[in-house]
Amino acid sequence: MTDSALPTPTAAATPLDAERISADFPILQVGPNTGKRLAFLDSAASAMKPRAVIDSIVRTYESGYANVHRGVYALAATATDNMEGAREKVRTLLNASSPREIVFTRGTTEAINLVANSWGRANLGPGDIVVTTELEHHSNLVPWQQLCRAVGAELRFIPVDDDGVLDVSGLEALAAGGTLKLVTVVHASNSLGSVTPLDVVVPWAKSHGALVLVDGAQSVPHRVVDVQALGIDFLAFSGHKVMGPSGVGVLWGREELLAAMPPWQFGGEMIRRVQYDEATWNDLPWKFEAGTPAIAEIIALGAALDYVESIGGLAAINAHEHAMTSYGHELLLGVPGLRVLGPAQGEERGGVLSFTLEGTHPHDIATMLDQLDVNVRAGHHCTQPLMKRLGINATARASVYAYTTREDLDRLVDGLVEVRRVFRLP
Ligand code: C6P
Repeated sequence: MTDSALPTPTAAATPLDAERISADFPILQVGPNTGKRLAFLDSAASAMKPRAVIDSIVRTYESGYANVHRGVYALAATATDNMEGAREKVRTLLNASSPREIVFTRGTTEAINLVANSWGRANLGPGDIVVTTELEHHSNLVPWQQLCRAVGAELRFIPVDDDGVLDVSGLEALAAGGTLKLVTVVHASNSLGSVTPLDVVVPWAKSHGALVLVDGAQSVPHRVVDVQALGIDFLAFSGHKVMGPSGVGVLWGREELLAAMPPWQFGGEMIRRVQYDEATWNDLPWKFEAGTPAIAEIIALGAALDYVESIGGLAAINAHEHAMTSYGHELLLGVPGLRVLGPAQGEERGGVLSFTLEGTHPHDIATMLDQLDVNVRAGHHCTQPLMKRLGINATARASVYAYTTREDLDRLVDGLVEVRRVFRLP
């Protein structure tokens, strides 16, 4: 059975009907503590899965599973076709030129490590400069920090202001005194929602002949990302944040770059011919996919992308998130002692509202909200240097997605009023 022949999920609703969409998510129906619907406001960490994705996984294991690219029997051909079909769906999503540019990884983290270990080790050395931002998730910081140390290149940072918004006024100075080879930036910050102005950063990088890598973990699930229109060279994202399963992600790279890059992991799948003393490599993209891939998960990522389309597509999701984030921002500003970090109200932000509440620790906030079946994340969000730059240790973070309703955000604010009452805050 091919995966495209499967039952269709919720019919499109424009503008996006979050109430109706949320009915497609079994886990949202009943919270574990109150029996009420779960107000899940932690999709930036990982999105919940619609029935269509869960069904895809079950279907693969029940009727379409075998190892891929190896077997001559029918099930192996079905699994291979479905997996390669998912690659084509990702190609369409990103408007990439060819499926050869779509490499499946375990997630954003592995995709960035692939570029660092393959392209980076082959192309960076003393006198070279890598520019990133002060916003980065550890996944787009530590690989470059460690690589630059190892090869003698220099890592420099586009600064943020005290609100955590990027200041791109001094870009030129970041390229001085060396050769700018790579600009590697988060598209939308997971901690603050700040959005990188790629329309400024990409032309600047290109004016120096540098490559651009975009960490799309928090953008690809939430907005249209067209790699050709952006003029970038590499893009990483995670399937689990776009309602697909965990354990699968994507590196997109321009074909000529990927073709010139050495493999970074060795084993089955990625070889063409092996002798005891040497080996040659498979074609793209399999050159970068050593070992048995996450077959059912990749196929289900394709189902997740179908689902995104079926509910109206990324533009509709983005418009809905914008409305929800503005609504939530407004509500939060009405809570005494609460500070929302990141871009000011009305400015562009991803679907993330990060905040502190004077007199409480973010972990206490998240724990108390959980009792009310309102889920938010608390901590440094894998951005410790950014937290330090802003002079804080942690925030509480509410993040929205296609299934977020106004009621979820009302419950968040009601919960915060309850936190203030319990902590006897003035
Ligand atoms: N951010 C969050 O709660 P992985 O773990 O490889 O799927 O994604 C890593 C990653 C990279 N970049 C950005 C901007 C991210 O937001 C994330 C994951 C989660 O914010 C978990 S820390």
